[in-house]
Parts: sequence; structure tokens; C-alpha cells
Amino acid sequence: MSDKPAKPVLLTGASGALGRMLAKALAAEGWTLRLTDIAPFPDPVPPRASFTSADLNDGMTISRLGEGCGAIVHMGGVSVERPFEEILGPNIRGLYHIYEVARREKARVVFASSNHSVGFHERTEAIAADTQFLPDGYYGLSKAYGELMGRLYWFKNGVESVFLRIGSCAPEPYNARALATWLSYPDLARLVIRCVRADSVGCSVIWGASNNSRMTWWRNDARDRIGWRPVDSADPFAGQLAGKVTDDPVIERYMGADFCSIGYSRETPAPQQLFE
Ligand code: 15L
Repeated sequence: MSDKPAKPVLLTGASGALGRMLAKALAAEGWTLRLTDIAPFPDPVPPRASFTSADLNDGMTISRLGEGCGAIVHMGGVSVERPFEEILGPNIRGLYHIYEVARREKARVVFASSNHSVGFHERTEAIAADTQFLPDGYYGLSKAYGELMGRLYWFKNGVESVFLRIGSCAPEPYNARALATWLSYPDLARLVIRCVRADSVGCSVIWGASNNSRMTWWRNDARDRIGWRPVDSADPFAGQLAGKVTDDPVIERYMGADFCSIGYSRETPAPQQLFE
């Protein structure tokens, strides 16, 4: 694809923290955007953008919003651990609506997956993009499902996807774990821009962390193919955050941290090898 996408880009979850930031950043690139979220858009709608309030459960509206789009940046859905019934509609059925639009429009999907799809890997591991999914809750499970749905539509229909396994995307890192997992807003914006602009992405995974020297966990993704290198780093925050840990061994053992400890009821830790 050339500098500006030839067709409009649909951005879901536009009213969330990351969606608002991306709406601004993508509009600044001169892109034509269709913004949507179940919540009202709290900012002035950028030039060349429109906003439509929609529930991801509402397949008709999502289908209409996707008409003529060349790419879908799918940030929408529940973004934290919640009971299964709350995840089901937006993250499971909603994702199906997104992929049906992508198939019909031959649009590329950039999917906000999450590190929580692999959250029960231990922090002592170094895992590649093709590691096994070890979701740490219903939210992480919905992200693994989303990635699997993307693979289905790639093999069966040729729909291209990039799955962004986002770490901790926030204005600044906020605890010791985030010294590894932090993804800056500008690094995410540049990543999404590359995902849409890259000539071809196939069906790819990217670990969403900035250039943090403590990020020793996530390896071997498609960043070279996409043409993305994170430039920001959590390292300057190490002095103030290195001691900001919890006293919960489950949180500190696993990559997914506090999401792993929600509803955790094992009496002894699981063995590191799943199949033994
Ligand atoms: C996520 O996927 C969540 O959306 C966010 O709230 C953080 O918890 C983040 O992961 C993280 O793991 O730090």
C-alpha cells in the first residue's frame, strides 16, 4: 500500500484510551477514518473522520460501517478481565462480525490481541510468536480465540491479519513489570501505521512492547516484515519502579501478572511443562 490507504480505515474501540490516541495519530497521517465505539466519542471528531456509535454485537451496523473499507483496526471489545458472559458478546460474537466484514471487503485486520493470550507463561521463559496460547482468564481466552479466528479467515479466505499482542500500553510505565511490558503510545501508533501500510502482512504476530531492555520474554515476531522497530524505552523509569512489585507469588511468577491471580485456586503451582 502507498502512503495513505486508498480506502477508508475502520477503527473500532475509538472512544477508549488507545482508540482516542490512534484516532488522532491516524487522522494526522491524512487517513480517512470511520470511528466506532459503543461509548460516545469524547473528543472533537478529526478531519476526514466520522463517528458512529455501535455495539459490536450488532452485526448489521458493523457490516454497514465496514462497507468500502480497506483495513479494520480492531481495538474494540472488553479490554480487561471480566465474567465470561460480559466477554462473550463484544469479544467473541463481535469479532466474528469484524472478520465477516473483512472477508467481504477483502480488508486487512489489525487486531488488538493481548499478552494475556499467553499470560500463564513464566517470566523466566523467552517465548516466540508461535508459542502455545496459555490464556490467563476469559479476556485472554477471547484474544486467543480472536487470533485463531484470524488464522481461519487467512487459510480459508485469504484475509490478512496482524495480531498485536499488546503489553502495557499507557502514557508511562507504572510498576516493575511494566519496565518489561510497557508499550508507549507513539510506538503503538507507528506500529498500527506500519501494519496498514505494509505491502503484505499475511497472518502475523507482533509483540507489543517498546524497546525495553528488561523485555526478555517475547521473541521472534513479524516486525521485520511489517517494518516496525519500537523507539521508546521504559529503562529511564527503572530507578523509580524496579521495587514496585507485589507480595503475590502468582502475580510475580507469570507474564500475565494480576490477571493470573483473578480466580486462582490451585494449591500448588502448575508445572512449567504443560504436557508431561
Ligand atoms: C491488557 O491487555 C489490558 O487491556 C490492560 O488493561 C493491561 O492490563 C495490560 O494488558 C497489561 O498486561 O499490562
